[in-house]
Amino acid sequence: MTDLEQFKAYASGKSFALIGAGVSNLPLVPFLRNAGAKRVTVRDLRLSPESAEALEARRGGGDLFLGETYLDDLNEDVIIRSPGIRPDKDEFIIAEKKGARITCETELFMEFCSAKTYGVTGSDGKTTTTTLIARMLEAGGKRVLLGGNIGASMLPKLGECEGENVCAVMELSSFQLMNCRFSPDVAVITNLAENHLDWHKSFREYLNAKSNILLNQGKDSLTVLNFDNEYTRSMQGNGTTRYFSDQSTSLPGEGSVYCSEGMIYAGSGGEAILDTSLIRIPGIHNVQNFMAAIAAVLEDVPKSAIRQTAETFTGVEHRIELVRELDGVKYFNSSIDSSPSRTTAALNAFSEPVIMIAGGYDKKLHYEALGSVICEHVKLLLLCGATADKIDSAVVNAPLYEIGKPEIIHCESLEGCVKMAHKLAEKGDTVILTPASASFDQFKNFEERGKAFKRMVMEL
Ligand code: UMA
Repeated sequence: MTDLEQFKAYASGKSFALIGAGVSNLPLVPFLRNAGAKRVTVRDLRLSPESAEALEARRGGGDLFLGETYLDDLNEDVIIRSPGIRPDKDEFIIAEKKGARITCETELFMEFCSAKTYGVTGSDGKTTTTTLIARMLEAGGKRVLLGGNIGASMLPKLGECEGENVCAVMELSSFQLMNCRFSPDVAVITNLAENHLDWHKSFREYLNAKSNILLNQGKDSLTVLNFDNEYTRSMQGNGTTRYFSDQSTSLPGEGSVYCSEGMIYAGSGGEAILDTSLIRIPGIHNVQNFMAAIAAVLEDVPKSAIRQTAETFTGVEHRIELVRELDGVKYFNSSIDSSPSRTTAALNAFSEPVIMIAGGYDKKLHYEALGSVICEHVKLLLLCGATADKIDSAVVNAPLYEIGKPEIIHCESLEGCVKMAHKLAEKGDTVILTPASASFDQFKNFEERGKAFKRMVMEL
């Protein structure tokens, strides 16, 4: 039986509730109907019956429950939550007690997919590492199914999993991994640091969710971990564990990957794999992302595929993306940087002090450590949004802070920051949007914020 046929056997005659009609769940409506589901309900707190998502769900064959009462009569057999909805909602716990299964679409995909699966999680670098793995595999002649937190649901791809050369590459968030009982064949954790503490009840809960990526791996699996990170260094997979490091050349485990004097080496014999000067995306954090990706695909592709990826990959949209050079000033969009650790990595990518635009929705994160990084790397700080005051006080209270270094200006909006940057920047300067905060106070998501920023920069 093919993967799809097995899924159909599972879905046939069952009722499914899709909680949240967003990017991850909407494509499941027609897929589940075609797979033989008895009933598919689409439930969403926010949507109105006239919204585009509601119309799409109805067209796909979904029964709608919208607004405040969206979780009433939750009696379906399988409840697929959108990643951003916690699995321990009261209504889910009651449904579970009555025999329902609470799951996420990526968990179902991993359960039924027989192709080799690669999953990437971590606090920073997930999307770049996921993309690098996919590019390296493609360059090595594989057919890659790419999705997960990167922005596409995986389950509807089950019908494409057959064939020798097919593999699935997924970015997995802590939201998707929470309570997840299936792990990918190759699991990568890029690094771990505080994030999403507005959603997770504690940092421990966040770490536990992340470690689910390796918990259910089999004996033949591969686990790739960052040796330079205090949390991932002490972790271990159930099969082969391989570490990567840019600080140590002697690592435990077979085939580990390290970087020394501009060369990435791998394997017990320390074979030279990639000269880091070939990597086109800036910053040591991107060398780390390359090492993680190399460790994941080492046995699956020739060295030439890794090299080709380094030479051709110029970055993912919204991640230190060069928008424009105007009057000798470079403008970078790094809207994805929605946490202090991410912004730290972005600032570390630049050797000269930059003009930084930051601030946004408050995810209740700590900014103290970022304050010092800003003092080291920023000459002018332009702030807007709910976290503006928190970032300001982290900077002025940092041990390295001297009055006016950096200069701090509060603006009303992102547009105000862009105009101020343009007014004050001089030839040779770098301006970067790296918010260290989520976007939800001013924009729908980080993509919308990044696109708005790019438009504002192009209009200067
Ligand atoms: N909703 C409810 N009840 C609630 C909360 C939300 O009904 O209590 C509804 C909302 O009204 C919305 C729907 O749920 O209509 C889904 O919204 P969503 O934005 O939470 O989910 P998706 O659109 O399905 O997007 C999700 C991921 N979003 C989150 O995890 C918050 C996307 O990651 C992911 O790309 C997509 O699935 C495909 O897998 C975004 C993200 O910010 C980019 N991820 C975090 C990150 O990377 O840091 C984890």
